[in-house]
Amino acid sequence: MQGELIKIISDTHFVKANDQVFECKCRGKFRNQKITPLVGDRVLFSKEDKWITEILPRKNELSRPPVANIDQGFLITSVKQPDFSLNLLDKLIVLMELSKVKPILCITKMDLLEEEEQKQIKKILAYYKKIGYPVYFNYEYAKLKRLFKGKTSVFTGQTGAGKSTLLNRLAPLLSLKTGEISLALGRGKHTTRHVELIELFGGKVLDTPGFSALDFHAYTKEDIKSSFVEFGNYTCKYHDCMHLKEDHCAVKEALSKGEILPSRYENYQKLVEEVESVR
Ligand SMILES: Nc1nc2c(ncn2[C@@H]2O[C@H](COP(=O)(O)OP(=O)(O)O)[C@@H](O)[C@H]2O)c(=O)[nH]1
Ligand SMILES: [Mg+2]
Ligand SMILES: [Zn+2]
Repeated sequence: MQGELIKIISDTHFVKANDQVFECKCRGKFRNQKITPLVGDRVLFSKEDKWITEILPRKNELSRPPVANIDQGFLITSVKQPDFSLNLLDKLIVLMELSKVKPILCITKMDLLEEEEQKQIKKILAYYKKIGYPVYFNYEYAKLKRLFKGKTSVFTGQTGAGKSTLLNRLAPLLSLKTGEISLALGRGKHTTRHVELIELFGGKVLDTPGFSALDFHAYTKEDIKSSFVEFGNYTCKYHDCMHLKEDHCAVKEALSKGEILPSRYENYQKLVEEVESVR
């Protein structure tokens, strides 16, 4: 039978198939192949003896939290308390692009801004929409709910950005769960927590924030370049142009013409520096 691994507690692998959960064991051969089963894995298992026999190919995998086959990430971004950070936003988008997780921007706390400040933010958000990222506000419940269907989602964003609040409003029945999360993630507590996939609006949501470590050490500057998706719209003189010091760079030209958001370019420079400095 085929199922989905929704939770792992020590040796017990909880596999969901046809609305039933089977507590399965895992064969040692995966260990030899250096494949560790992850929450989110699609697996083949025998219903009779409850052994997992195969892990199906993954679309992607994250290391913190350790999960597989994530389709989309809700990037919860506050415009105040904590302050709007385009640097953090761009870093998270890059990490999602590199992990093949589709970023969905979800903006919170617009109510804390004056009208003029709101306008400024909306201008910036229009740029992100233009380059292909969906943008929603956290009060757009009906629209947000529709995005979950058939997908495996993860929430991410700074502490205090409004992740738990949004999840609780979208799905009041999960409130207990999110309460547990904030307890378990509290400083100084060494709770051995497991990750779990929870059903929500015809899809699945991971009960733990994704991309908790903003760690770029495994990536190259070329990776960073390819993750700034709008740069791909321009053809520079040199095909391997890094859009930094080269001449006849179409990206820098676009920047000077105001086609590229200055903060995007700055964050790109910073990230390239960051990955170069660890090499
Ligand atoms: N004014 C305002 N406060 C919000 C909004 N969303 C969340 N909050 C508040 O921000 C604080 C942090 O929210 P929380 O959901 O715990 O953030 P998390 O750390 O991302 O889970 C709480 O006091 C929430 O009530 C919002 O849209 N507007
Ligand atoms: Mg929280
Ligand atoms: Zn260039």
